[in-house]
Amino acid sequence: MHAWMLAAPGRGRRILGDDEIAVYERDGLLVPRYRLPPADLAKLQRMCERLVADNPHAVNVPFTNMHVPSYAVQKLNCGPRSDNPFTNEWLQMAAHPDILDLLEQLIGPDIVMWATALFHKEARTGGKTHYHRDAIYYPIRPLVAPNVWIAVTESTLANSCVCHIPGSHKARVSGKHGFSDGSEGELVNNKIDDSEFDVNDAVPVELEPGQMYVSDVFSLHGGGPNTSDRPRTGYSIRYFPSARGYEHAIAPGHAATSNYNDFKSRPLFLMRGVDRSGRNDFSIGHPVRDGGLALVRSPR
Ligand SMILES: O=C(O)CCC(=O)C(=O)O
Repeated sequence: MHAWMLAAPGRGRRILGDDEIAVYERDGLLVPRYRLPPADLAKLQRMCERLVADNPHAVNVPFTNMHVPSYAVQKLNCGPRSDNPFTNEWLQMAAHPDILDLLEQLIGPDIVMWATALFHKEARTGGKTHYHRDAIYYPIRPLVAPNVWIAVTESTLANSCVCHIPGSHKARVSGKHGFSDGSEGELVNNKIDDSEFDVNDAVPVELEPGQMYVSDVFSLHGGGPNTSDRPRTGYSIRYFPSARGYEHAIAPGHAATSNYNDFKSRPLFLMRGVDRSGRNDFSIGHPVRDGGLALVRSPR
């Protein structure tokens, strides 16, 4: 058995109020009252500044899967000791016990993490995020997969925060998507058909640094280019309840989606609990056998 099948059990700690859980269910989107503690935020800000500075070739694309840089398509320079999951700071941040506690309240105590991304929009030149549903490519069946998006910088309408359409998750379908041709200098080029939504229904999710939103995988979202003189950065971490299965066999390779993502050989990290579905393969794609165990075993 691989060691990451032995993660710490759920803790049953309550971070969210019942009112917040009700908002998440109603809107498919929640900005919790909880904020990342200041010391963790300062660390995340330092990590982001270094990632951007160390990867000047990655211009106007999401930085993806810094928690497993040697696996990831982009071959990012992700900082000291990042090739070892035991010392990878991005993975440690994704295993933040408060965030896992919060997720436990939404999806239960058996939690898998499968993707991270940094959505960094440079001041003045940061591209737009075409409206889309994340559900379009995710090979998780049945599909339940919350996204936690942590504001590293201030994120406002002025510097192109993400906008979501509340309630758009209820359809439980991804809708018709295509690719934009890149001519608009966009950061995210998955694009849902214009006929599928009304942009006037979109609500800006404005956040201070350390605030976060949690969104349902079917929530429709996008945002404008960053024309302000301040950058806008968010660290996004994607999870799913282990009662659902990540189907590597049906996952699209990166050529079918984008040049920065590959779903086929994606390593999975069991952050808490056990694999309830018995269908998740925790051996695929891992650079180091038994990686990711120690950091999820030691709650702060
Ligand atoms: O940060 C952004 O602008 C895009 C975020 C996004 O598309 C996502 O989290 O799926």
